[in-house]
Amino acid sequence: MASIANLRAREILDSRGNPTVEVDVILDDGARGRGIVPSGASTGKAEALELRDGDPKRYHGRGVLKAIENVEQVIAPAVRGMDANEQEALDARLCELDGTENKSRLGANALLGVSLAAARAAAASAGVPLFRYLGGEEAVDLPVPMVNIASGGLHGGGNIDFQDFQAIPLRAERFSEALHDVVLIYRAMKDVLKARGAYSAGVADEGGYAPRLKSNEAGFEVMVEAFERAGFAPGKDAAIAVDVAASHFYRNGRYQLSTEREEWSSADLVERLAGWAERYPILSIEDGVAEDDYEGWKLLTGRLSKRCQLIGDDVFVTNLRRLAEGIRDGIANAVLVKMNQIGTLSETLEVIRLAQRSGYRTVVSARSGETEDDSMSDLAVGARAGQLKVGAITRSERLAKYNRLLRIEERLGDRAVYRGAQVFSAFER
Ligand code: 2PG
Ligand code: MG
Repeated sequence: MASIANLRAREILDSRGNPTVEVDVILDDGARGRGIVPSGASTGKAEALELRDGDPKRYHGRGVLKAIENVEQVIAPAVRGMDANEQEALDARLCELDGTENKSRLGANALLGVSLAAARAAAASAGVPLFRYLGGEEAVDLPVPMVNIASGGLHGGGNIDFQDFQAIPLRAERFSEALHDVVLIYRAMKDVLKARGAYSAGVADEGGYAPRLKSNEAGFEVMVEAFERAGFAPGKDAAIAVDVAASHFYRNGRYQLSTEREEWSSADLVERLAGWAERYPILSIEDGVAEDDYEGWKLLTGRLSKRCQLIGDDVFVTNLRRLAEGIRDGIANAVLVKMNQIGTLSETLEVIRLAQRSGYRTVVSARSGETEDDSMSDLAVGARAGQLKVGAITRSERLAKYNRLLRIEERLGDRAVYRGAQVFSAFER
């Protein structure tokens, strides 16, 4: 028994300079754990609620003092004395205290801070790293990273519509080699963009370039050029993963492409994506259509699920019920996993397990607003998620996660497993 003695919460800042929740859990044996909550910009409508104060006098209304108060005044008295090892019971208690479907009373940020900090405290009390606490001795698989190289959409200041152009390293045999390879690709991209006159100084929200490109398709072109320039055979040594984040340019049942100055139907968008998947080495498409465009999702899945990983982010929002519906209706073939979309660690693990049982791939993901918290790396290993999406290889809130995986790889030594390109071997290329 590792019983919870006390909770502390405080307001700190995330990578965009926005306030966020940090929680410390202290156990009666003296062990401590800390959880810090990230924050999205291109959020799904059905995500659990991130409680913000709305007080215009502080941080433009984005303060989180109410969530802090909820941790210390409402949650702390109710969980004191509970066993931190009983994560499911603790998380169920948190959900019960909140009492709403979308965690709108206490805030998913308040709940997740406690949930994560408790897991860390329990791991510390047991003297094991978090990934082993979560996954036991079998947790030896390092995830394949999909790494942001260039950004658009809500992360790139409106340069192009599509949000995220990422590299999937395919020739690496270890996680550390994969990271090495994407660094080469990232560097090569700078030269490619400069040569095109598309480079702009500074980086986007996830540390990637925010290139000025003339079309969304040009995003795929520059990725291929960067692969080649870095010495990677496109499609063989490295492939493209795109987060279209289509919900964010979907209005009145149509896709409003501001770069192309065109308006596309779902069928138009799906056909374009299918065409690009023929011409470019695209292995993974996230949110290829909008969260509300369920028919579009069916169309997209029917058209491309044999060729590409199709990840549901906004449409599933790490929500068990929504994922179960999607699996029933045969939409997507993979799920993005973000702990703060649902608000507790146990519910996140349930989503991963359902996906795994159903043959859906899982990608543990950071948010565009991040912190030094690296627990998602342990989650990816502990739950054997297979893949990880964190952003670029610059900016320390991203590196916290990659570097944590390097340390886990070192710790596992010969026992470390890296499936690499095998993760995608089922797709027809
Ligand atoms: C996404 C995420 C991470 P945000 O859409 O997948 O890239 O963005 O955290 O802004 O929702
Ligand atoms: Mg997304």
